[in-house]
Amino acid sequence: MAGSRVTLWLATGNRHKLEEARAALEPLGVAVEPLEAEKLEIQSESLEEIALFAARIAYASNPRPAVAVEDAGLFVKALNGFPGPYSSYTYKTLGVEGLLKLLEGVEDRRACFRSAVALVGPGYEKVFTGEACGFIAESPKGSQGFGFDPVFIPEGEERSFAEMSLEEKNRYSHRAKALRAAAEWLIERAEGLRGGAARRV
Ligand code: ITT
Repeated sequence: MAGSRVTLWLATGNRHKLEEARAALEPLGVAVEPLEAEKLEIQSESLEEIALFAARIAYASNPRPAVAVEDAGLFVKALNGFPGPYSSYTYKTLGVEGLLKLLEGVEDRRACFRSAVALVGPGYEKVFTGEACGFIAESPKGSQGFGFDPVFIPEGEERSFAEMSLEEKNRYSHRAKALRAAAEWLIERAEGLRGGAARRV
């Protein structure tokens, strides 16, 4: 319906996240716009807490009908879940090669990416999560994507995330799952609000 499109404002400093969000949500009819907002990351072991805290601040500094912050991490089983919520710092300090070094000689290479999307708007706060499980490759492959994509192979695939197009990655991705859940909630909410308005007329 013209003029009734749902928009999600994503506060992120990572342009790949914005591109992935657009590719995941455009097919659902949800537009994704970047939000220039203050972004504060607390230290916590919970992705949900980190995302919600940051979304509250972003919303307070730049209110929109639906402000989203996504926080993600790579949880490696043999490393007891490390780097998890510290993935961004670990990527910057150790990088992909550092992670591979930690896993040298390790046979159980199972790992999951997890994502938490916090949505804050007028009178509501919600958090949605998504997970993509698979394996850490023996060596990096591919040049697409970002972060640990070259060494993450989702279950049922032989290619790494970095060897996939955006659309292919989004079929498996933790972020796409969490964002789609958020978008579906927003669509239902928008329909409910429109229904309520119609009943009041
Ligand atoms: P924000 O501005 O949105 O915070 P960021 O890149 O700092 O962007 P995070 O705090 O969520 O994002 O950091 C998560 C880190 O985990 C990220 O820097 C990557 O190294 C890794 N990561 C998360 N999702 C990933 C994905 O889909 N592919 C590859 N690496 C990912």
